Amino acid sequence: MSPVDLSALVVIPALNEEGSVADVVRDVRTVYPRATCLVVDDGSTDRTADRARTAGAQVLQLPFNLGVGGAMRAGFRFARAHGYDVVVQVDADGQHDAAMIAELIDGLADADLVIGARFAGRGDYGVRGPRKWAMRALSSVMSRVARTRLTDVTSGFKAAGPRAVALFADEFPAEYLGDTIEALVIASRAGLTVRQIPVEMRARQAGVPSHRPFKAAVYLLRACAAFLLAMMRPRAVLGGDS
Ligand SMILES: Nc1nc2c(ncn2[C@@H]2O[C@H](COP(=O)(O)OP(=O)(O)OP(=O)(O)O)[C@@H](O)[C@H]2O)c(=O)[nH]1
Ligand SMILES: [Mg+2]
Repeated sequence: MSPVDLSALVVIPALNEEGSVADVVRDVRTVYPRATCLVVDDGSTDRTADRARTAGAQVLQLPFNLGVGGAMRAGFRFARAHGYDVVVQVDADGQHDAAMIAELIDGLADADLVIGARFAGRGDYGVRGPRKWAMRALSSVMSRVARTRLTDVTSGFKAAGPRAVALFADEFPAEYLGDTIEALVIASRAGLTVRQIPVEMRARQAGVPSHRPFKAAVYLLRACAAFLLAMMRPRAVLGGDS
């Protein structure tokens, strides 16, 4: 099936993003009207769910906070239950340029998972200090695991094709950082193909970031632990239930 024939679900994990979620939903619906927008509101204490609904999204409200991985697993299950071929993950803070969604989906013509990557020659998004080194080290290790050059393995801007949707509906990891590193390890080890396309990343449009620079050292340690644990897990089998 060519990418233009695929039905797409745009999943937007959100925690307290009332200041930006409506604009994100409107942008997605404007540039990619054929997609359904699903905001997974993960125990927000503000008006995220209302704003998302008013802007035209479907909203899944989780009873308590599961983190981005748990929210995405719910999104993949929704996709499987409703027969969507493709899931595109987009942040609710406005950092991802919805205009790139079509390119991500086009990339699925020769991959199961397409990452919208910063530091790949487009845009001037930068991180500094330990977080930068952590991201570089992880990218180099993950490039080996995925057998392709990856520069941004912690990007949340991704498209998953039919085989990845089937795998992730059962296996998407809910642990901390599972939605990025562990998900890539699971996909690569299950034989799925991963590639990246360069994207520009914008500044967050409102709200509060979940990382802060002083947490960078902890982030590095946790990321390494997440990687090692992911490599120790048994391989996921596509179409199996182990
Ligand atoms: N479902 C869910 N979404 C979350 C949670 N924490 C953050 N998010 C969402 O995940 C997306 C990415 O989170 P951010 O805090 O922007 O993380 P980031 O983009 O890596 O960091 P910045 O560059 O500082 O913005 C945003 O849409 C958040 O609303 C959570 O616990 N559950
Ligand atoms: Mg962000």
